[in-house]
Amino acid sequence: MSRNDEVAALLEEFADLLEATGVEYKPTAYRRAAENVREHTAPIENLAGEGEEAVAEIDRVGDAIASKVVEYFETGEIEELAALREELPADMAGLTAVEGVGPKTVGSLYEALGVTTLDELEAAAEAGEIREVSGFGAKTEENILDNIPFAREARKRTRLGDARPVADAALSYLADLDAVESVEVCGSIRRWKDTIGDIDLLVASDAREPIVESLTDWSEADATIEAGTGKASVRASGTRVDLRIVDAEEFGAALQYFTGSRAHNVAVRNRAIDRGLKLNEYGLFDISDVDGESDVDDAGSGDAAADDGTDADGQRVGERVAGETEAGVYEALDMDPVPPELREDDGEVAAAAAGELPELVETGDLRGDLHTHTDWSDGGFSIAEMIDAAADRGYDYHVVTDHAAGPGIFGNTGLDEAEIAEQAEAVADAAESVRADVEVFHGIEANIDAEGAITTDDATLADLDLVVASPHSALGQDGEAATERLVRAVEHPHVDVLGHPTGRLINSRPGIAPDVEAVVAAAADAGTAIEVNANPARLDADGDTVRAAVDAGAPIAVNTDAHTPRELDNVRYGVHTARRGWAETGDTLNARSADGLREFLDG
Ligand code: DGT
Ligand code: CA
Ligand code: CA
Ligand code: ZN
Repeated sequence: MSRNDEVAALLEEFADLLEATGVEYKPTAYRRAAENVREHTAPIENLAGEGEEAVAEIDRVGDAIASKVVEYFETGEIEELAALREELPADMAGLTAVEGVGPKTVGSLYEALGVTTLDELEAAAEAGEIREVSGFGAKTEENILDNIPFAREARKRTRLGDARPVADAALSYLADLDAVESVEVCGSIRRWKDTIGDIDLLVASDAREPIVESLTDWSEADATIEAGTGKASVRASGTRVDLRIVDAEEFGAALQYFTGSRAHNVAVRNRAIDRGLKLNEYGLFDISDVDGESDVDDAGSGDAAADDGTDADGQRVGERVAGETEAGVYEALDMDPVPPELREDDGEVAAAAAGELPELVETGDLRGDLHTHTDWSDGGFSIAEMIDAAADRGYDYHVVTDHAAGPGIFGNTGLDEAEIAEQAEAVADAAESVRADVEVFHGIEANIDAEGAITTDDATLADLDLVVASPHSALGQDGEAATERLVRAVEHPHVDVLGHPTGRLINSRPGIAPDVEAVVAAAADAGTAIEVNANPARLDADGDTVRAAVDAGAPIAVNTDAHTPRELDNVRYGVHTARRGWAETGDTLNARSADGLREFLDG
């Protein structure tokens, strides 16, 4: 965690505690400041060293907050924050993980019932105590009780978007060490699952001890969980990081083994057994001349001593045929190397054996983003700044899709029909003034109401280049209603892209659960694309839905929903999610050229 992140987290905690104690406006100011501290390019500790004025130079950081930041670096704490923590000693993060429970609720329930933990919250709800608190009722109590299991489950796993930057930092730290020959991530993070149990790293080296020591000394490691000879585990940014160190000749086999999934590995191992070979984390061995080694492995033993290509005395069993590279392992099994995103035992082993793996979409294939915001709605940057940012990333085109007014869109954040017409001119003006190498389209993010109607006038929609339609309200409706809603939306003649189909927020809100097959079939018929929203809090559609869309023949669109230039870089999370759904370049609407996109929109 950088010190900017650390200070941002403190300011956010401050904001929650202020809000919980009933303070108005200030919490919003603290949250805005936190966001800007986090995004600021200069290290906050350097600014704090120069004094309050330097800290207050950061956008939206006022004198009061700047002085608290300086206080933190000078004394190691912020007195007012410490007092607030004592006043409200509750597990804020744990409690607010429950949908419908915000800092204010935490404050009220602590004051009335002394609730400080998720367990106490559950006990109070079960005992019917919450409905007795003023401002709460039976319905609220019931909702809290319903949402606790989801919150409890969610807190066990880290979102991909939170874990991946930690993994990247660890990778580059380890890659710089002299003793390291190769380093890779493995496990679920290499498969780009949307949530991660822990981060797995694999290093090839013949100097194990110094590498273990380097990991425990890593500046981002907050605590050491385990430091052995060939492995070590630390905690960084709240996530466990597991490191294994192997010999270079075993690196490929270990990478294959520790990437998983377990189910994929079982299928691959059985393929080895069929060929008189034995695959484990140490290599692929020819055991055709060895007795008693032909048991089909269907459980995955994970027991190294009995499964390492050696017998009880440590003698090699069989001859090594592969193991140095992962591709070599697959090739020796007469398979094409399987991209990690596909390794879920869902047809990929047969496809790789038949030479029929999909040609998965890559980040570099994308030509533009079809879902982005500006300061006309809730974005933080002007139309021109966002277009420039898209051009900087080498895109051929950029689509401006601010929020239309409607259900689920806060206050006057969304644009009404007159404002959309006004924005059309502003977009055209901005397109004139920015670089010529990016084509600009004017779109909108319209709202799908609970029944599936689009809440912006048809005539306005008809004038726009592109319409993304998304659900932003009624996200608790049942599956049947959700199916009808989304089918009707994708069939709307002006809708081009179904935005974040379920409205889920990973680890915080489950979203709607429509019949996916029905929705993608309707989308394929209507010629509407299914969005893979790349915001790492969403990753919506998920891999399974992408796979259904691809099978049904509905195009997908990998969009970032960016509200800042930097958020355009989230695109990789969307691309890898699309790859988990077997999406090829040809399935991807925004991998088409500007002409190809126009053809789709006009068709
Ligand atoms: P996660 O961390 O829960 O998101 O999921 P993974 O897939 O990263 O699982 P993890 O961290 O427990 O182990 C990493 C990979 O190592 C896993 O995908 C497959 C492999 N692996 C670990 N232990 C075993 C085992 O006992 N048997 C088999 N067959 N594979 C294992
Ligand atoms: Ca893992
Ligand atoms: Ca692990
Ligand atoms: Zn949206």
